[in-house]
Amino acid sequence: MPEPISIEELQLAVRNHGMPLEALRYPVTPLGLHYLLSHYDIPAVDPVSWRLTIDGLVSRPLELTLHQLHARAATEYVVTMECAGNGRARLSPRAFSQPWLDEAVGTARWRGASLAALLEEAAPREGVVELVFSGVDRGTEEGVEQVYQRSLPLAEALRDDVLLAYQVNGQPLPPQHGFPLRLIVPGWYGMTNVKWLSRITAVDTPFEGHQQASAYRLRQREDEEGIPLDRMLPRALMVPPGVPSFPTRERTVSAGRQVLVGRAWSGFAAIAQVRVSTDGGLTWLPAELERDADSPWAWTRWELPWKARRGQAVLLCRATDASGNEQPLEPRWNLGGYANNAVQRVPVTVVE
Ligand SMILES: Nc1nc2c(c(=O)[nH]1)N[C@H]1C(S)=C(S)[C@@H](COP(=O)(O)O)O[C@H]1N2
Ligand SMILES: [Mo]
Repeated sequence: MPEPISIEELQLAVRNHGMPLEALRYPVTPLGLHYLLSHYDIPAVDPVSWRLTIDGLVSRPLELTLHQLHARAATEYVVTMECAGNGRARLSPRAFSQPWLDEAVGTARWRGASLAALLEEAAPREGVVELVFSGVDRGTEEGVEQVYQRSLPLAEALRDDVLLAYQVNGQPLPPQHGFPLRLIVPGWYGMTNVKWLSRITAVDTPFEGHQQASAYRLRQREDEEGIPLDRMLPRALMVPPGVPSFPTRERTVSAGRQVLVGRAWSGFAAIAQVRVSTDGGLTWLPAELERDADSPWAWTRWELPWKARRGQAVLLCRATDASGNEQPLEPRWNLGGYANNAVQRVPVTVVE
């Protein structure tokens, strides 16, 4: 039995919500259904006085208004984003943080200015290794007062699909998703995508801020340096079939022909295969995949027909990407509760 959820974890869980899994039916997640994670409070940002500053080791420091950013060439990508802590609540012992189960994910159409084009203008000097992205949101974490900050290696920042986004699903960013501007790095876990962005600083030594050096690392022990998290490991999820009961969410499915449907993604490579088991993992069948060639960073739809027979069944789905990364059947424990991409298990009762 995992330890009970504390009131502090519940406090985080009600502020930062997941995507209800039935929303896997939408290729682009309707905005209010996209997951949400903010470490501190949603800041109030006045779009008129707000500026984006690009400084540090650059030849031409820039200070841009929102209007100036809007006036630049815009690009758009459909991007699946997942929190690095997704699956944390299934680890035991569990790290004290947002207690996600499987649903810290969403897919959105982000529109904005190319970061590479702005960097070309600012011209990072010889010796720059990283860019530090700073949000305006402020708080204390493990005793350290800070604004939310994360860095990105220069080569990654220069990818032509990295965006400074001011629109999502055709609307200005809503307050909770980073108004007026956020970073979008397709393929990387959520923490990379700094919201309420106000400063980009070019540096010649690796950034040692809290979110980089202390958080978001795979560690077995406190005294380890750990491995920094970057790209999303593969994961497949299914729309839980049938109907739930309230409040247990135990599910009942009608016997006969069903179609299991879900989506799968990986930050490393395209999804190569999704296998589905309807007998608790004894036997597996490959699902049919439906890729969207125009959206390489969006999740891939999968489906599999299932002839449901009366009784108990445990449904599982398991993704493999084209780089050969496959989801594990059992969670891999780490101190921070990160990157637990163990397969989803959906128990159901099949009735006539
Ligand atoms: N400024 C700022 N950016 C942030 C965060 C934050 O707390 N502050 N949370 C990060 C984390 S941990 C995740 S998972 C994603 C969540 O993005 P969303 O809330 O738009 O889904 O934003 C990232 N960007
Ligand atoms: Mo996250």
